[in-house]
Amino acid sequence: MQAAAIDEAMMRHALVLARRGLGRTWPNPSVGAVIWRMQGDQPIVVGRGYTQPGGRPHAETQAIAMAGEAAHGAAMAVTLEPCSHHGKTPPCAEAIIRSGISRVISAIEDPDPRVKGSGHALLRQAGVAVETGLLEDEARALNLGFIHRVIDHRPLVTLKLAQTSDGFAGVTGRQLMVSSAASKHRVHLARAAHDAIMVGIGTVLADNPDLTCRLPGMMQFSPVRIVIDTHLNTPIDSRLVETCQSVPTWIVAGPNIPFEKADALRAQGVVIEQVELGSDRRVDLGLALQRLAERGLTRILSEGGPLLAEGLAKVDVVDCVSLYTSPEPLGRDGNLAVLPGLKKALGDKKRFMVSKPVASGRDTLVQYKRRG
Ligand code: AOF
Ligand code: ZN
Repeated sequence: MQAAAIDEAMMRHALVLARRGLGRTWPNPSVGAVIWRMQGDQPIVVGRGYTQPGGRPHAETQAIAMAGEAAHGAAMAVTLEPCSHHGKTPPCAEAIIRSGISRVISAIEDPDPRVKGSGHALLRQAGVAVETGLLEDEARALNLGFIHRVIDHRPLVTLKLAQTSDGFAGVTGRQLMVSSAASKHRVHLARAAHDAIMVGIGTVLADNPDLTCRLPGMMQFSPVRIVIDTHLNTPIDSRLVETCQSVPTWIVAGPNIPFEKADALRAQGVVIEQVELGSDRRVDLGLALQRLAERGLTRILSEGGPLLAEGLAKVDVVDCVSLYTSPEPLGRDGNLAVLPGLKKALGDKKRFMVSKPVASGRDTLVQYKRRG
């Protein structure tokens, strides 16, 4: 195997490891690290690690612990610059130097102002060979939530939308089930890979949803549930409130809310974040996202409804969209799944890349990704 091909294979392996942590490492990024040695012309992996739930231990120290003595003189591929700061854990760069690893290939620089190049510098000063930029685009995509939190002070926002073949999300008071079993599986997997699921109060009142990950064996990966609820109308006996001891429920409300209701919700264990109203007299969504990032969230999946999606499009914070279309029409008038602002944004090829449609059971899935 050629040296460059080995490096790339190891970095791909590290990216796969990093993906395991998505949705579970906030406020930290999910990083992957692989340590290998050469035996003749064959690479032998001696250590693997990824950021652990809650964001620590970091990937590198996990991989070094697995490699033990074998790390000496070995190489490491890591999906994000090793940290150099004394945070809640000691710096990974120091752990790498101590382990005797002689070469590090690192995909991208850590945007955290406490690191930002100083991890690479520390390694180089100690005589470790450092190369950066391998599979940079893939690593950036994987860390995009963390990058948004640190640089733009908001989480990455992905919309999940479902529509009938004639473009409706349902009728008022009732969201129609337009997704096949395969689509539901995809959505539940997506839930597990996000830090939080967000809905508007309309969806809570219409559907009384659980918003948990219900794939067998994955219940513990249910993320935080967030309701955008300007006037604090979330019912005390809703599923989101009744189950908030096992899966956190946060409500983002406006400044003027009935304090008795707020006390009752807090007594159940609901977290209430109050933010100013926007010009439409609803919670200012830009401000709401900023507060959620301050609480550490990096990746949010918005699951409804169309009005919330439109509100997010209006403040230009939609990063990705998964649009599921069922084969059946609604066949009458209903609520449009994609409202004009979002439709215009998604139709702009300069702003969004569009995937080819893929089959998801009987549904069709199209994904949009913001450019740049
Ligand atoms: C790494 N490897 O696996 C992760 C890193 O509060 P602390 O001490 O855990 O530090 C958090 C910062 O560490 C975070 O903002 C980011 O810069 C970096 N995350 N770094 O070397 C990892 N998760
Ligand atoms: Zn670290």
